[in-house]
Amino acid sequence: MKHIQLMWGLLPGISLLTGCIKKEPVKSADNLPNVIYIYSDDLGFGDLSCYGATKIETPHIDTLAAQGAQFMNAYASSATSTPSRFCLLTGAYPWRYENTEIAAGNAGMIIDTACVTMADLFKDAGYATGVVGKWHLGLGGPDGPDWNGEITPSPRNIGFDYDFVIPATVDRVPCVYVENDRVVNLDPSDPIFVDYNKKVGDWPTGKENPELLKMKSSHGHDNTIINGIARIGYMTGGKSALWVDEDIADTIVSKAKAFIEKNKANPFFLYLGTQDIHVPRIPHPRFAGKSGLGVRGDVILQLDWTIGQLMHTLDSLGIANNTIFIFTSDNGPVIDDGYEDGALENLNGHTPMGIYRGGKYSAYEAGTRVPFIVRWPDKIKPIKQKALFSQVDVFASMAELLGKNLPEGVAPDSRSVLPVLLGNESKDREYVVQQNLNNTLSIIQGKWKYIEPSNYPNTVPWVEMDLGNSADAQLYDLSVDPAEKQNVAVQNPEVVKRLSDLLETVKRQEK
Ligand code: NG6
Ligand code: CA
Repeated sequence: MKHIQLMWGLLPGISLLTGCIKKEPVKSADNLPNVIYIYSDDLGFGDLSCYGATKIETPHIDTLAAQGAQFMNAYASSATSTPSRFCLLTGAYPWRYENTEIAAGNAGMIIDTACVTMADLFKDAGYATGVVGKWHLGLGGPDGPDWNGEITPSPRNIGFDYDFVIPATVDRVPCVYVENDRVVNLDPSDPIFVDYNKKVGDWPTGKENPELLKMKSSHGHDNTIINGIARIGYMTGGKSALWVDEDIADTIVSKAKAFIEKNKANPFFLYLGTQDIHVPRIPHPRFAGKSGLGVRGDVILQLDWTIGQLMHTLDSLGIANNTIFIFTSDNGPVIDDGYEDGALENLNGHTPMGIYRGGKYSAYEAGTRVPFIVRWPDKIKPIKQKALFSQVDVFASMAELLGKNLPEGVAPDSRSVLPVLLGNESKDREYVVQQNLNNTLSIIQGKWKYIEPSNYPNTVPWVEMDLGNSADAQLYDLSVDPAEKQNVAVQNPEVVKRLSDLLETVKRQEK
């Protein structure tokens, strides 16, 4: 029998109740299912044919949905990447913590190594744990990573046995992969230098040499040019380590496959972040031009292919039936996110946001309401799951699955809703809280959605988006107005009071 490790530690600012952590029986990991959690990037509720898209076909994801629980009312915690990922892995609302907003490419590790993460949970239950693909939760100490040495702390200090990561996002330097804490293919005689404030070295930038670009910027994205695309941030060196955008999906698939194959005989937890469909949207030539919707559509096809490859890997190893396969997105969709890539011009009637208002960055529904699919052929009967659900609850639900009680302070905002996750129950979460770009919070309870007043402007200069910020309280009845067209706060003061009080209580909760 294994003992609960004393790494069951602390989240920043939360004190440990000492002395009384119960030992508990740990189930033999052998009978437990594998878990694959896939975070796609910026994928919208309306981007998949299984969620109603008619201008694009996503057959592999559709199959996944048809074989499992397809959630219709599931939310990411936040309308941007870093906080949603923080929330998933820690089971804590990111807005309670400093430094959880969109991370720069040279940010230090955002999750405290003392924090018990979902990866720790699986590792402690005897799983092999790995992360492949987009990370975007910082690497290294407070001054950021040493790109030319050992990058620590890293995901391997918060519960992952294996890492192969894109450090931040594909539009941020350095454009290199990190595997088990070292930059892949780095030639020590050509060290990497990164700066987010001033130019380093003499590599051309988008601002100085726009004629060198294969995809122009529409906002920002005018620093160092790598592979014909200007990025956010400056870098020089590490030439042999630079990724090729067109090949990233293939690389992620091959690294994920290798991890799955290596661990096929024992339970594993694979956390996989795709670069698709974040900007810059650069499909492999075999997908370029195939969607009829421009590059944004092409990378949706590429994403669907990625999922198909992973499904095929599980099938060919004979482990699909006992693998929980979760597919979702970190935040909602955006059309022009800073590159002139023709996404808007080529929409051709496609509606990434579905019927919803807003999008990535926004407090409105399209900001955080995302596709969420859970397949587990051994245990889940196909269902369209209508229950109100938040990704914050994945952590505690997985703990229940593993037969573990979470000690005080671990995953403080997460609640187990395992029967909902497995499609055996359709009970709404009591409430769901979400966060927009400016930390404006909304809360949904039953049919009501309340968005707290905010003094932030409702737009930002670098993206055309209705952020949902308003000095007035907003209340929408999602049962009759899912597109949030009618603010009915003035007509329903008692509902506004109830939900704003509830939101204040959630904010104050010291767990
Ligand atoms: C913004 C970037 C956007 C994207 C976003 C993070 C500009 C003009 N816009 O600052 O392109 O990178 O940050 O996206 O630079 S996220 O999905 O990782 O949160
Ligand atoms: Ca994102």
